[in-house]
Formats: sequence, structure tokens, C-alpha cells
Amino acid sequence: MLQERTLPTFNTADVKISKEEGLVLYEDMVLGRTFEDKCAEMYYRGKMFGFVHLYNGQEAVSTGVIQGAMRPGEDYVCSTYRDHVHALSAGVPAKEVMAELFGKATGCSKGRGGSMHMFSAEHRLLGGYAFVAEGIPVAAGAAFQSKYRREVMGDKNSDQVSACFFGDGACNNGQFFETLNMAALWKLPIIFVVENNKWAIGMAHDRATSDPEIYKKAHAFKMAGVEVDGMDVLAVRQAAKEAVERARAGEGPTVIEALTYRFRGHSLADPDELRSKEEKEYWFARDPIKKFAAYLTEKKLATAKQLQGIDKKIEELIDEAVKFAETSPEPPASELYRFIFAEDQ
Ligand SMILES: Cc1ncc(C[n+]2csc(CCOP(=O)(O)OP(=O)(O)O)c2C)c(N)n1
Ligand SMILES: [Mg+2]
Repeated sequence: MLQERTLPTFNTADVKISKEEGLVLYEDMVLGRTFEDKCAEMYYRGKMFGFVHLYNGQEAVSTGVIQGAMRPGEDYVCSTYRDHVHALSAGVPAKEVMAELFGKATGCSKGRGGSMHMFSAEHRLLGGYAFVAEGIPVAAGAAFQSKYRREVMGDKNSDQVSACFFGDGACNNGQFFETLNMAALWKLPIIFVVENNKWAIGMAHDRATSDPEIYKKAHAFKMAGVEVDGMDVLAVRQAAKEAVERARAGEGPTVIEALTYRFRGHSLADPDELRSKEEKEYWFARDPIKKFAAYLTEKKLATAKQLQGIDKKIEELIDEAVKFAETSPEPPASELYRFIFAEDQ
């Protein structure tokens, strides 16, 4: 099935971006892509077990929202089972994400979570969630506490925004509608980022939902809802900046529907035989990293050599992350029941 929905246009002529910020966005996307490619290699070498869902192709969404518009480490990020790259954009070190995938004690969830359960209190990553739509109410809880601390407890510094990432499939789930209602009612500082990659495993989005334009569902709750080209990091950044500004100003939530595509199968166990060659080619031609690299060099914000330097630096960082994960200890068997409940700090 080819793309029948036209990707919204975004005029880059109006974009204000410094060289430094451009390189940060580029590096973050390359980090995500290189990490996931290495992850696939390690999975097929038998270094990790269970389901592993990669984010290739969708990098502009995580980077554009978290690095482009939020305060990573202060604001909250909530993910799904496709969570490695959201964790990286939020600032969780690559070696801790890789060690988690290897089930090692040095992983960000202490080796107890694995691919689908990345977590970091330090980086305000509220988790990966194996159940579809499970993170949506959790992110609303985080947004509620920021608002409560500020308005009820008088903490003027409590102005954090929560970003909640989930897929098109999750939008047919009750938790999506229930949470949208509460978030709009209470004007919570949250942005709902729908990564519409057209597929929920083997179910085409258009076959599964009464109205495929998800952003319009926000309007039923009197909430801002926008669609954006999810293959364009600058377009995502712009939509996210406006949403974050609205949220911090107490004007409530936004649904951002990012039209995107995953470049690999649903998980590493998926032979990916259902999606047509034509459809894949349409989206491969819109690779967000290549598109942004071309923008940076055309606008003389970076040279090709600089970008190659970043690619190389990230490759080395990922190789180190693998070494770290391989040489880290397994969690001791004596601690099988540890971390089920919170411990005193
Ligand atoms: C509540 C629930 N129902 C079903 C599943 C099985 N399942 C796992 S992923 C998935 C598809 C979700 O697709 P989408 O939300 O579009 O996210 P994507 O995988 O495309 O990122 C389903 C149905 C699940 N994990 N949880
Ligand atoms: Mg999907």
C-alpha cells in the first residue's frame, strides 16, 4: 500500500537553528540509528533474548521532540516497548541501555527489564511498557504531579512537561481516550506524541480505525491536535516547541501525530513480509538522517567532513557500549527478588 495521505509540508526557510543545535540533533539521530543497527547484530549473535523492537526510520520523532524541544533530564519521557532510542534521546548513556539489553546488572533497569522496560529515574524516563497504551496514563500521572506541586504545593520550579510516545495502534485503545479526557479537563502539561508508522504489527492502520487522522481525535476533547511530517526533524521540533510552550504556560495538552515509518520489521523476530516493496521504498527515500544531513550541508551549518566525524565518534561509542555490556556482571541469583518493591534510598 502506497502513501495515500499527503505528508504535511514544512517550510524550512523560516527555521532558526544554530550550528551547535543542528549538530546536536544530527548526532542524536545517528546515535539512535547506530545503536539499533548494533542491537540487531547482537540479537542475531544470541546476546539478548525475548522480543526486541527497533526504532530505525523514526529517529526524527524522538530527537525532534526530546532534544529539539524539551529539557532532557528535567522533563519526563514515557515510551513503549520500542524504547531504546527514546531512552538515548532522554540522556540515558548508550552503555547502560546496551547492558540492559544484555540483561546485565549495570543496565539502566539493573538487568531486570530488558529491551521493553528501559527505566531511569535520574533521566526522568518513566519507562518502556510491553502492553500497548500502558504508558499513556502513567505519563499523565507525571504531568499531574508537576502541576499539583506547582499549583497546590506552591513549588514555582515545578514546571516540567511530560512527553508520552506511542503508536497508531495504541490510539484505538481505551486508555488513549480516557487519558486525553482527563488531560484536557485538568489542562495537564503533557504532549501525546503519536508515532503513526502505518502499521500495528501486521495490521494496517487504515484497516483498524474509523478515522485514520489521529490528530483530529484531540479536537473531540477540545485539545490542540496537529499532524507533522515525522521524517523531518525540524518539522517535529517546531510542532513540539509549540506544544511544550503551551504546556508550560498552563494551557494544557497537545496531540502531535507524526507520520513516520519503521524501516525494519515489527520486532527482530518479524520476517516483515506484509508490507509492500513500493511502500517501503517510498519511505526509505525520506530517510530522516539523510534528509537532515543534506539540509545542514546545504545551509552551510556543517560540512560533510564534520558529519562523518560525528558518525565515527558514535560508532566508537557504540562499540564501547557493547564492550561494557559484555564485560558487566549478571545480576546475582541471590538478588532474584530484589527491586520488585522500592528500597529506601
Ligand atoms: C494491550 C496489548 N494488546 C496487544 C498487544 C500485542 N501487540 C504488541 S505490539 C502491537 C502493535 C502496536 O502497534 P503500534 O501501537 O502502532 O506501535 P508500533 O509497534 O507500530 O510502534 C500489539 C497489538 C500488547 N502488547 N498489548
Ligand atoms: Mg504503528
